[in-house]
Amino acid sequence: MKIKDLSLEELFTSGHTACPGCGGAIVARIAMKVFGKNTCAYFPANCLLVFGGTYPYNAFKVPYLHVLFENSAVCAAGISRALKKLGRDAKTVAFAGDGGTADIGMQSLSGAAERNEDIIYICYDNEAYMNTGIQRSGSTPFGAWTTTTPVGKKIAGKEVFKKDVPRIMMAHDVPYVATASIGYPNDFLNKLEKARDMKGFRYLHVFAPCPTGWRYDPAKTVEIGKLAVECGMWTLYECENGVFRITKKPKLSPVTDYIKLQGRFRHMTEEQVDTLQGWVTEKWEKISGETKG
Ligand SMILES: Cc1ncc(C[n+]2csc(CCOP(=O)(O)OP(=O)(O)O)c2C)c(N)n1
Ligand code: SF4
Repeated sequence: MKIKDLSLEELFTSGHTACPGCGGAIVARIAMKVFGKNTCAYFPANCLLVFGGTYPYNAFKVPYLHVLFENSAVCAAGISRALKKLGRDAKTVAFAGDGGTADIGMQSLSGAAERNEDIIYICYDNEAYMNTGIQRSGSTPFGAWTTTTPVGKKIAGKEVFKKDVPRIMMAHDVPYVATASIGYPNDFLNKLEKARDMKGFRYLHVFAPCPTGWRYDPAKTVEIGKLAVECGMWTLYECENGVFRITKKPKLSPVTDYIKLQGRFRHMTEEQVDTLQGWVTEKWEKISGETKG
């Protein structure tokens, strides 16, 4: 199926309070169209919960629950088991930000994956703790300004590299791990459909640009979601029952094409840009090596 063929019915409706151009809102909208009404949604604290799940602005037309930051995967797993006991065939989906996934929720995520709980876990990655004011997370890229990786005399943005959470999830040998970007909605849609129709633990990590935290024109969200993939900062792949496949080969255009549009990278020196470019090249060599077995 293609995005244009999706149902017109919205299960994540308009009227929510996300910033214009929010990548996370696009993730929720597409995912809910694919999963359908027979779904329960779980959120730890994050932007999506605040803009889509607080009364009276609730945008979800399915049962949803706000759970603690640390335990969205395990709460979703508990409900999935309870629904099975009741003989109900509903899907359970957790939506968490990168802070709630790469850092604070990692232990319960890892536990649920290791037990192969029957849930879908979606991380929408806006590369920082946005809801509380743009603090760096394990998923923030090298060089990026955030309020906790400021640009000053001692440091100039984040000094370490982005944590590779999808690879950590692959190491759990779960049935399905995939990366996606809102810049490639049909690729995202195919992966959502696959995750929906499988059983066991399914993990999707979706690149979700944030104009407010990344400091760019909100009209450019989709363009930035594409450029990240084209330059290799973000790679689209899936690992289905242990079989790894790249779903979009990047052009490997220079990272400057991507970073120049965003204020969070504006301060970067030539040396920092070279370091980031080197990380991309090395990452791509490693990832493309996986397909060669
Ligand atoms: C245990 C705990 N620590 C901190 C907070 C405060 N807090 C609420 S939302 C949030 C940021 C969430 O960041 P992320 O998961 O990346 O989602 P985003 O807001 O970027 O969508 C933080 C730190 C909390 N609610 N619970
Ligand atoms: S701060 Fe970023 S992630 Fe949060 S609602 Fe605004 S655009 Fe979306």
